[in-house]
This record gives sequence, structure tokens and C-alpha cells, in this order.
Amino acid sequence: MSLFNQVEEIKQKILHESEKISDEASLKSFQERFLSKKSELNGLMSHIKELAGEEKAKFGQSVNNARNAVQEAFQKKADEINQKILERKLEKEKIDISLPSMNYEVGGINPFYLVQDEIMDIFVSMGYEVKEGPDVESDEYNFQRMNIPESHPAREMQDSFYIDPRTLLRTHTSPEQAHAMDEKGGKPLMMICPGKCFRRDDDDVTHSHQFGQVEGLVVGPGISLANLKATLELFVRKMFGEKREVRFRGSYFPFTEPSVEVDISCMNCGGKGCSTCKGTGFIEILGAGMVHPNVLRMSGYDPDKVSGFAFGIGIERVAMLRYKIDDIRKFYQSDVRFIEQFKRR
Ligand code: FA5
Repeated sequence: MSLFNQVEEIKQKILHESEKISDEASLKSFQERFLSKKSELNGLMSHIKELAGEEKAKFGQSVNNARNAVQEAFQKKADEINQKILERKLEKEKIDISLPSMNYEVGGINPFYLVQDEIMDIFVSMGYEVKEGPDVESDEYNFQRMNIPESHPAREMQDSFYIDPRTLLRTHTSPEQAHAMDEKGGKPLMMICPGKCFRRDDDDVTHSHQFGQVEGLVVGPGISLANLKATLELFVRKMFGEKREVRFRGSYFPFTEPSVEVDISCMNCGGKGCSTCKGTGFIEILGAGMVHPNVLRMSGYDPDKVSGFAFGIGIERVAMLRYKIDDIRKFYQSDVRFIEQFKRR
């Protein structure tokens, strides 16, 4: 038989073999037998030297063609088998969408944050800028820049947790007044700053050693106590509705002059007097006043040219009134029965 016929015969035999490939194992063994260097087709090439001239090239060509045909048949089978493997895998991993879903519980939002957001919305709608400040504060900003020098008796009422003798967990958000004025460099400003405060207070129904405040500050030419009163009345009305009774009481803060405290009729007894309001019928929600000239001066503002008002709202106290919560400690006890009542439905 001529070498050319042998090529054809081997090719037909291998193609016939390729028909039998049915899985990964037979595919592999076919590749080893018929497509490796030692395959029968490659072996035929050793006879090329027996041919002369043009015949050599023709023979090489026919072996190559046969090899290509075998490779093509192999590839076709490999594609078919890979497709089958993929189909089997997809079938196995199929998600049954008719199954009922897992019932994930969605938590509620602590009313502290609901109210903090509400307070911010009210002041942002009046044009206030929102600032942020550090929980860990320097003695300078927490006290001195707030007109509370060392050994001032007001420090007694705001004892805190100290990191070192000059650094403490801030006792109020008022140091943000000084930070905001530093930043504005003598220009008019209107800002609020929500944040956490810490005090060495004894915990009871209305006091916690950790609580939240929203500080507010407005500085500019001609700002008056009337502006402060109108702003806080508007805030109270937006927050609690028209019916809630509001009381402005003269007070004292070293960083404001004059100073006031704002009380709201108790949510629990409606003003008659109960244990929540300690029999007074009112709960204090914020402190406020006209920014003290010393504070303005220390922050680079001229008290003869500008004036300002400031306030510090107790977030839990507002939340207690808003949602009739009778004990401030509930905000911090992580009791799901409490939090669940504030789920957004
Ligand atoms: C201050 O902290 C002043 N920095 C507020 C202020 C700001 C006055 C700007 C003038 C100008 P006071 O200690 O009264 O003030 O606290 C303000 C509010 O924070 C209180 O009305 C109360 O709502 C809340 N608060 C204070 N101490 C506690 C506490 N231990 N637990 C819960 N809330 C508290």
C-alpha cells in the first residue's frame, strides 16, 4: 500500500475512533493515543525520506491535513463534552425560586437617632449648616474657650472622664462653637452640631452619664435675644406641635449672657406633676443664651460689631417627650422590645 493510502487509512481509522468518545476519560485517552508526539500519524513522517522531490512535500501536506482533521474531530467532541459538564453543573446548582424565603428580621432605629435626624431637619430647613466635632476634647476648648477658666465653679457641675489632665470626653457640644468660629475666621455663621457628651452624673430617669446634644450657634451683626426666642419657639412647635407648653427660665451659663433654660410640659403627666418630671410638671430640654463677649473675643470676633445666640438641646430629653419614654436608661439598654417599637413599617 502506498504511503499516501496509509495516511488515508489511518486517518479514517482515527476518525472512526473519535466517534466513540463519550466522556472526559475517553477524550483524554484519545488525545494521548492519536494527538501526541508518538501518535501513529506522526510515526508515518519517518517514511518521508523514502520519497523523492515533489512527493516529499505532498506527503508532508497529506499527513498535516490528516492531523488537522483528527484535531478538528477531537475539538468537536471536547466542546460537546464540556457543554454537557456545564449543563450538569447548572442543573445541580439550580435555585428553586418557588421555595419560601428565609424570614430575616429587620431591626428598628433607636429613637435617639430618629429624633437627632428630626432636629437636624428642622434646623437645616432654617438654613443652618451641619458640623461635626470630636468626642475627645481638650480642656482648652471644652472649658477655657467657653469662658470657664481653671478653678471656675462651673467645672464642678460638668465633671467628666479624663484621658489625661488636659484631655477629656467632652461634657457638652458647646466647644463646637469655638471650633466653628475659628473655622469661619470672623465671618457670620449659622451652624448646628449634633454629638455625644459625657458627664460624671448619677444615672436616673432623666440623667445619663452619656447623652446627646445638638449645639446651635448663630453669629452676625444685630443678632438679638428676640431672634433666639423666636427660633426656639419655632423649633418646639415643629417638634411637638402647637399644644405643648413651653417655658423660658432665666439661668446661668458662663459662656452666655443672658442665659435661659427651656422646659416643656411633661409628656407623662401633661403638666400635673409625676415621678418623671419630679413633680414639677416640666422637663428641661435645652440651655441657651446670647454668646458671651469673652467667647466672641477669644474666637476672633469683635463683640462691639457682632453678637450671637447659642443653644444646646438634649437629644434624649426631646425623644422622651416626643415618644413618651419614661426612663432615659432605655436608650442604652439595647432591649429589642424597646427598639422594636420604632420599626419603620
Ligand atoms: C449645657 O450643656 C450647655 N452647653 C448648653 C448651652 C449651649 C447653653 C449653648 C447655652 C448656650 P446643660 O448642662 O443644661 O447645658 O445641658 C443642656 C441639655 O442637655 C439639658 O437641657 C438636657 O436636655 C441635656 N442634659 C444635660 N445633662 C444631661 C444628662 N446627664 N443626661 C441627659 N441629658 C442631659
